[in-house]
Amino acid sequence: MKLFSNKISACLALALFCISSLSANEQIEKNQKTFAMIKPGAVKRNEIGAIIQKIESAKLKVIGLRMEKLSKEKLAVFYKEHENRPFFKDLLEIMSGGPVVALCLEGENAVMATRELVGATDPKDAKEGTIRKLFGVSKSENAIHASDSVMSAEREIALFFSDKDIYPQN
Ligand code: 3AN
Repeated sequence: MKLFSNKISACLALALFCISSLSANEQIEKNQKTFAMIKPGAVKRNEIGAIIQKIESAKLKVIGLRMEKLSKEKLAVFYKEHENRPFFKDLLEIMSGGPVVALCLEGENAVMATRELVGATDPKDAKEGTIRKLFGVSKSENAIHASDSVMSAEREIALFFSDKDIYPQN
């Protein structure tokens, strides 16, 4: 009998754990902020407006925007997690080759929503309709960067914007 009630308790605990992690995953964060950056190649090809139109059509609000030609030093900080990757040197070369457009975006689950809109790293693998499918040229020239987590978003926004340069809607 004791063994039986222990099993029931274990099942209940497991069920509670599953329900709580499910609701955590499905949580909606209404005014989440994220960071995106239109890369030099897309800026050169006159695609700033078309890319921002895709972003705005996806119900993401531009709450910060600035153009900057990035130094390799700043890019090394920005892409620190990739410093040991074989493509790091080329990445810095390409990203410092012309101005970028830095964007602070706000919206419902903005980090994930923007990543989905941006698409896979390699434009060949990106889904139809995504920004990288439409405007990317190659893995290294893939038109746009978007933060991959809330933590990265906070770090990347702070590298480009001070509080006074951001205009949250709520
Ligand atoms: P994503 O931007 O899709 O999150 P990451 O974070 O793995 O991709 O890589 C950062 C950037 O480095 C990419 N946006 C792309 O420009 C470049 N990159 C990633 N992988 C490669 C690769 N294998 N060859 C060349 N460039 C790459």
